[in-house]
Amino acid sequence: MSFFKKLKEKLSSQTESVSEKFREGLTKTRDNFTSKVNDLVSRYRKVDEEFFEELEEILIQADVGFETVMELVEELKKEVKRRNIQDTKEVQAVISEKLVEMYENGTNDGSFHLNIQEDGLTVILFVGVNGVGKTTTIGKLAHKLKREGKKVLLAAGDTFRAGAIEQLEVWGERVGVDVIKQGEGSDPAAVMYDAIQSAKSRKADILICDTAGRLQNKVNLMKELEKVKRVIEREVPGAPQEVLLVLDATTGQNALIQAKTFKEATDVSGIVLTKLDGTAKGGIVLAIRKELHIPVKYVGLGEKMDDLQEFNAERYVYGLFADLVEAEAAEES
Ligand SMILES: Nc1nc2c(ncn2[C@@H]2O[C@H](COP(=O)(O)OP(=O)(O)O)[C@@H](O)[C@H]2O)c(=O)[nH]1
Ligand SMILES: [Mg+2]
Repeated sequence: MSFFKKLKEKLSSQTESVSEKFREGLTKTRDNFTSKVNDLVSRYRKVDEEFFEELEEILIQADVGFETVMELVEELKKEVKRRNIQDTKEVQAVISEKLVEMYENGTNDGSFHLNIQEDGLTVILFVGVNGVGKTTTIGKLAHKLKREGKKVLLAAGDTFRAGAIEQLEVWGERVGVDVIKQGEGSDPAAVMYDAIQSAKSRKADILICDTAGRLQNKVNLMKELEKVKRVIEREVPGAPQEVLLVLDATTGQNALIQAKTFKEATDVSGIVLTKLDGTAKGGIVLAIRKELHIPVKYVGLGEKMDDLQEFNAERYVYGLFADLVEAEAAEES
């Protein structure tokens, strides 16, 4: 069975709407990256060195990252040789297959699941620079977890601007969860302390903590995060169960630099890659995986409440090659 058919079968066991979200959210990348690959395949009939050189160029333009591209193309060359593939058309499926393989290499399938305690309080700390989508993602995640039947509480830890506290409150109202806050300018660690006491006395399952993200004051920001984390660790044994770093996909290689900075300062357990719908360079997902060794747990595929989706490589590759996958599936039936 072809890779595309297998992919379609695997994904059909999941809710159709999830695949559809990835297809929708990756439209810009698909229109850019995939259409260039299609064009390449139609221009070259034979798989030769020049074909691979152009492919490399396309992948680099999609923000896949230089090292990752080199490795990927090396793998492709080997596979093409091994299967004795002559026709460039067959290469598209091999590209998709290798993308999934490379992404999943060394990780288990479930690595996108959040570490949520069955009993007791789970604390999820959000970090990242201003404007990447922390507060929005917290709102979306609260909605998701609440729908799963969890009792959720939010902590307004971005005390730098009054607007940030209000923004979280708006999400709290929209989703129907309470927000623990103090005034603008108060100590974020004190807000966390309060929020944890409230979460305990209300027997909440999950506390999601927002934080500020002024990177222009890097040293202070990192100190502030350390302090917040210490309070959480002290008050709830084993917490925070997740430290999620939010990165904006539209910032490309800059997102990788931010990630390296945060990784040095705190133990990041997962990444939320937002605004994937807003970029034509969705290859950044692979660069993050390969260069940072931190799993992408969620992706933001739009601004609506249900536009936050659990990430996995198969869904992603489906989003990239949806037209080809569907065309093969239609051929079959
Ligand atoms: N298109 C799109 N916009 C998003 C996504 N996530 C967040 N945003 C937008 O990004 C902007 C900044 O988000 P915000 O949550 O305030 O970022 P914060 O400063 O990190 O808390 C807002 O206008 C959000 O609506 C996403 O996945 N897709
Ligand atoms: Mg915010």
